[in-house]
Order: sequence, then structure tokens, then C-alpha cells
Amino acid sequence: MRADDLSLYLYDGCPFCERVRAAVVDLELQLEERNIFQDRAHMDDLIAARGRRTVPVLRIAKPDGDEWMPESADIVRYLYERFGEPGQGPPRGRGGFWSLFGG
Ligand SMILES: N[C@@H](CCC(=O)N[C@@H](CS)C(=O)NCC(=O)O)C(=O)O
Repeated sequence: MRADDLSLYLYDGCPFCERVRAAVVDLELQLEERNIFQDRAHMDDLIAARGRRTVPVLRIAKPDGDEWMPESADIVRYLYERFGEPGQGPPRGRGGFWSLFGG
């Protein structure tokens, strides 16, 4: 499913970003990734909006002003609530890094 109102600020190798990417893949979403180390404009936009460069941040385009959502757990929750089946959440029990945090 395309999510044209969403863009995800991130960089490669960031574990919290991979947590969000896993949700994007699981939900079969197509959204724009904005790599802050590949495009300086994305870094500048992020810092202008948030005052810091910490990623991941999900930018949600809205007519009355974009919402900038930080925190990987909040982003993952938002994506499953919006695009998932009722009661669906991140896959569990795979023994991966995030299982240490219950997800
Ligand atoms: N609690 C945050 C942690 C995010 C975080 O620490 N991101 C790291 C990369 S994995 C980062 O951007 N560090 C650089 C910085 O904060 O300037 C989350 O879950 O999203």
C-alpha cells in the first residue's frame, strides 16, 4: 500500500530505524525514505523542525501543518494502528534484538 503522506527520516545502520523499517516491510507499505546522511536538505529540514537530528522520525503531511513523529516505538504503533489488521502488531518470538524489549 502506498502512503504518500508519509516520509521517514533515517540513516542506514541505525537500529531504531531498522525497527521502523521492519514494520514498513511487514505491513507492505511504500513510503518515502529520507536519508539524512545522503541528502543534506533532509538533515536541515529535520533539524529545523525538531531541533535535533535524532532519527527515526516520521513526517506526516497534513493540510494544516506537518506532524513530525519521533520515537521508533510510537512510529511502529502508529503504522500498525493505521495500516494493520485489527489487533495486528510487530511479529514476536523471533529471538531478535527487539524481542528484548517485547517487540
Ligand atoms: N528512543 C529513540 C532513540 C533514537 C536514537 O537514539 N537514534 C539514534 C540512531 S539509532 C540517533 O539518531 N542518534 C544520533 C543523535 O541523536 O544525534 C527511538 O526509539 O527512536
